[in-house]
Amino acid sequence: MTMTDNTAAIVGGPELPQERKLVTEIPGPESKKLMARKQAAVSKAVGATVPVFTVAAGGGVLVDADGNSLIDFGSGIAVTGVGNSNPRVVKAMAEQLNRFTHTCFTVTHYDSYVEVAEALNRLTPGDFEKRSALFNSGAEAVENAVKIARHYTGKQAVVAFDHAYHGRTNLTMGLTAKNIPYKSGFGPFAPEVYRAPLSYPFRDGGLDGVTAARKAISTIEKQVGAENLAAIIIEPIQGEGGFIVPAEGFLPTLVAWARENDVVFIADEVQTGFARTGAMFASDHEGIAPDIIVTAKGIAGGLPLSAVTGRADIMDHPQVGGIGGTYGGNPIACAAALATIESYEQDGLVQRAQEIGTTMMGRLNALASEDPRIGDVRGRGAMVAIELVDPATNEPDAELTGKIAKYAHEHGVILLTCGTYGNVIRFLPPLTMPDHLLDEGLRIVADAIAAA
Ligand code: PLZ
Repeated sequence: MTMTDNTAAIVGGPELPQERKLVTEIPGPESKKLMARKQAAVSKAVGATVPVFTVAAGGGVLVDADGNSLIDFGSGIAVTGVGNSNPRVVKAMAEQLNRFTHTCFTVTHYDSYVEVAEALNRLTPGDFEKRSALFNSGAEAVENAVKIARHYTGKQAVVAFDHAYHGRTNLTMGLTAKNIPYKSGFGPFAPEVYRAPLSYPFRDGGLDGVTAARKAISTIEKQVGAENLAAIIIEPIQGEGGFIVPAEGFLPTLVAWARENDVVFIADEVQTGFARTGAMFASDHEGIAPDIIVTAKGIAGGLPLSAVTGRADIMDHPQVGGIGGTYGGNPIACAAALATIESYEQDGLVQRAQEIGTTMMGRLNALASEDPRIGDVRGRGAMVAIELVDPATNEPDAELTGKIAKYAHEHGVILLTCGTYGNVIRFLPPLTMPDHLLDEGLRIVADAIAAA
């Protein structure tokens, strides 16, 4: 029996009952059966955070193969900001599906690709002329941003930061900081990648942003040299690395230095982009206008699509045919993106991310004031995290973090961890999550912390 035979009648989207409901233990018997099949068919290297199989999702819930309805605090890692099977997105995709599914944009063009580029050029920070190019994954877009920056500057070196995450392809693995699980055994990595220190207020003694940036710049000048440096790439809020919000002034100081030194400043907004942080892009909070912005995840309501958007002179620099790919900017994904962007703009989702953030920050700060194991509460908008520590030493407590996540999963909450030290719990609810589910999910997290 296949999943489709099993579940043909189930429809996802916001009409799904918005409730947490456990009808079996987690994972239930159906998920366990499917997991056994998975283990016999799928590479063991492909893991899972929560060992259940999904049959439907929408609003703020995900329904598993046993009929359990789980509160979704992950959004498929910050992807389904507009909610799973968002009706606008489903309708736009269905219309496109019935017209054509693929031409390869570099064989014959179609207007939805152009329209997505226009929307990105309009929405991203910076009131200069821009161009965009579309790809499939975040990693692929990061690779292309670096290619374009190298072509434009005629230089080769790239600087990434401590705790960075930029993807799993060869170049992006090299840019990524954390060894296990992302890099170990997968080298050699691409050359001309260098690493600079980050502003990490909770762990750098609260260094102010300008001083932290000067430290990074000194490292770059001493170990790389601006004359060799094509690009600096940084996530405005480090995602996989632990939801690290740099101190105020850090990013603007780096941007100013890059501009003075003919270095392309690339913001990787793959995780922070599209309303998530309570602004359309996290760069907006910092008042910076990156030369290039990389987007993916939240761009297309769950369809694989990514983009590189940047200054027209940089983006137009490579030779014609130098940038492309079979599927980049696929017409179904473009239709999804246009509907998704419409939803962010017309359904008040930037505002909703701020509201969700206020609720989460309030609850988590209250918990932290009573429990010294919560060393830090941080984030912006609906991108929030807690860092768990040994209160005596401030040392990261990954074991406690794992216990909290496990409790939440068993009690019907999809909860993700992150952080270089594995001691951060992150909250990334869909922006369509109703308040009662947000409250209930936070209550279960509080129970989980109390029980751990
Ligand atoms: N840049 C900032 O967060 C993807 C990784 C999931 P892709 N982060 C989730 C996993 O375990 O593989 C990410 C990101 C930032 C780039 C990427 C890469 O995006 O679409 O996964 O390639």
